Amino acid sequence: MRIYKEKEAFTFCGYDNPPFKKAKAIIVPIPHEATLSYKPGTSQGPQAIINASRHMETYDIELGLEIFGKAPIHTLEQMESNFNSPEEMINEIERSISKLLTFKKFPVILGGEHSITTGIVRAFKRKYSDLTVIQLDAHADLRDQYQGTHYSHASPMRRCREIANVIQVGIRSMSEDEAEYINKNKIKNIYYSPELSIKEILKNTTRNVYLTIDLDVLNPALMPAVGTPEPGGLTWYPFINFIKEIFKQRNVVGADVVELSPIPGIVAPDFMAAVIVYKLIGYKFFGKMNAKSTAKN
Ligand SMILES: [Mn+2]
Repeated sequence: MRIYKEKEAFTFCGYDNPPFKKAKAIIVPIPHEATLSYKPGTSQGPQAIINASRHMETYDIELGLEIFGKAPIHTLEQMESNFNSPEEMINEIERSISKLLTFKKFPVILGGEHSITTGIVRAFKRKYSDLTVIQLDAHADLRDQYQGTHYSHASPMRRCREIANVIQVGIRSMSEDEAEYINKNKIKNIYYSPELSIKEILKNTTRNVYLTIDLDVLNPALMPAVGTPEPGGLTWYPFINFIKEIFKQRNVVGADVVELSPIPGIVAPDFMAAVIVYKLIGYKFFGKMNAKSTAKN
């Protein structure tokens, strides 16, 4: 049953939370916000996504089915933040996600700031040695350090590159230091917006893929509710078709959707984030058979 009356209901899609055991997908809210630089508010992201999801149609036209009914989604409680140090928080995230990965579920993590991805990817890399991380993001996130730490929202892809194959998509902003790091180390697999060649990207992608989606990869006209909105970026169909194709052609083992910073009174970005999360789950379990390929290149 859908819970409309109980305002505090904290489940994705707003249905009674299916038992963990029966669930195929797990929503992991990590509302961590500690190292932001511009517009704050990502700690409200997971709650806003879950609230918006309660008003979504759970039947999916594209896939031709009701995703929630066929692939039950269990929502975990929000993970508490540890503000002792950014590194401690990353370690805690790594431990929690590692534990979750002992179960055969598809986790979708809701941020929170992008720093959380470092801990998450460490856990996935332990389980999947051939892991490729595909990052959709306006920003390179390749700073070695920022605000005195290696574990801020400005560094997760630098940390991920130290342990896994990383492909960066939609990038349109970086610091001089990051550009130097890329040139000096001949870093490959960076696709600058608006370049989006799925064939080329798949050539360098191993079987197991982790997707990290910083919502600022989208055009800020569609997605203004982010910490640092950059002009340009992807529109809805190229974005969702790209993701669909990754699910069709590789084994996506988990994903995060981060950096939603809700704007009071404007619900479209929250709703869009909720639909993205729902689509990820739909493509994971039904995309290989049901979703038509629409990618052209
Ligand atoms: Mn980012």
